[in-house]
Amino acid sequence: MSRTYPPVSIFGAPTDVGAGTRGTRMGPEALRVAGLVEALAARGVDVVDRGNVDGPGNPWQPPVDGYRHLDAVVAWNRAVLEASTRELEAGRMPIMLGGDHCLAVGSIAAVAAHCRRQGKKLRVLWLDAHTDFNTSDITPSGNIHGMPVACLCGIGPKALTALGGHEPEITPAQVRQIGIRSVDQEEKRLVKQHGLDIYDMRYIDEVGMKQVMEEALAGMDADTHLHVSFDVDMLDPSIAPGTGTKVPGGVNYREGQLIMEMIADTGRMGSLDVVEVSPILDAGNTTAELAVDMIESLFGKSTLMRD
Ligand code: 6HN
Ligand code: MN
Ligand code: MN
Ligand code: MN
Repeated sequence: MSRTYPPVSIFGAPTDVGAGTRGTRMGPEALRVAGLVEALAARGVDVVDRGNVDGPGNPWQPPVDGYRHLDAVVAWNRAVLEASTRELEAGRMPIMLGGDHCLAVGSIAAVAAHCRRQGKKLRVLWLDAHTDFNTSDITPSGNIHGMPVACLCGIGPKALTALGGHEPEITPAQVRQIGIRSVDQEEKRLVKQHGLDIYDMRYIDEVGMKQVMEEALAGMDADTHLHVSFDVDMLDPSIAPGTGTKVPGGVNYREGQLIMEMIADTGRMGSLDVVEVSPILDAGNTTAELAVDMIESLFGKSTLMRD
C-alpha cells in the first residue's frame, strides 16, 4: 500500500519543567541520535528539522498551590503553541519532540485552533500509561505533566486553559486514551465524571488491540484531523525503560506496532507529539530507537506483505 504524506516539520522542546524527574530535556536529541529525521526521509517523507524551541530553565522547586513550575510550564507551552501553529498554517505536519507531556497543552491548543479555522473535526489519540487528568486539588505530585488533558478540556489554571484563546480547546468526547494503567484515586472519579473514552490495559487484554483500535478510530471521516499524543510510557518498561514514570504491564512491541499501523491506515494523522523520552534513565538509547521504529510505522512502514 503506497501512500503519500504531507510535508513534516520536526521541532524539539527540550524541557522537563512539568515532570517530577529531570531528563526529558534530553529527549529531542535522543530521538535525533536515534535517526528520526533520516528514517522519515528514507520513507519518502518531505521532512525538515526546525531545531529546538526555547524556554526557561527548570527551577526545580516544590509545588505552589498544587502546581510545580507553572510559570515555566506556561512559557514552554507558548513556544510550542507558536511553533506548531506556524507549521500547521504552512500546510505542514508538526512533530513535537518533548520534553515532558505538559507540552501537549500547547501542541493540541494549536491544532484545535487550526481545525476551527479550517472547519475540520479534531480527534485526539492519547497513547499513555496515564490519563493525565489531574487538577491542582487532587494531584499527588503537583507535576503538570499529569494535568494536560484536564487543562485542554478547560479544567486547570487560566494561564493554561486559555493559552490558545479558546476555552475549552477540546471536549472529552474528542479524546480516546489507549494503554492506561495508572490513574490516581481522585483522578479516576474525575475521568468518569467527564466521560473520557479510556481503553485501559484490562480492556486491551480482554478484546485485543485490533478491536481497541477499530473502536478508537471509528467515526473519523475525510474532514477529521487526527492528533496523536505519544507518551512513550504507554509501552511496557521492559522494552521502553527510558522514561520517568514507568508502570509495569504496558503495551508490548507488537501491540505498539499495530496501534501505529492502524493509525497509518486511516491516512488522517495531521500532527504528532513524542514525549517523555528520558535518555538518562535508558539502557543505551533503546527507548528513543523504539520510538523511531514506532514512528516509522505511523508513516506506513509495515510488514513485507503490506508495505
Ligand atoms: N505523564 N498521575 C501521576 C501524577 O503525578 O499526576 C503521574 C503523571 C505522569 C504524567 O507520564 O505524562
Ligand atoms: Mn502522559
Ligand atoms: Mn505517562
Ligand atoms: Mn490540517
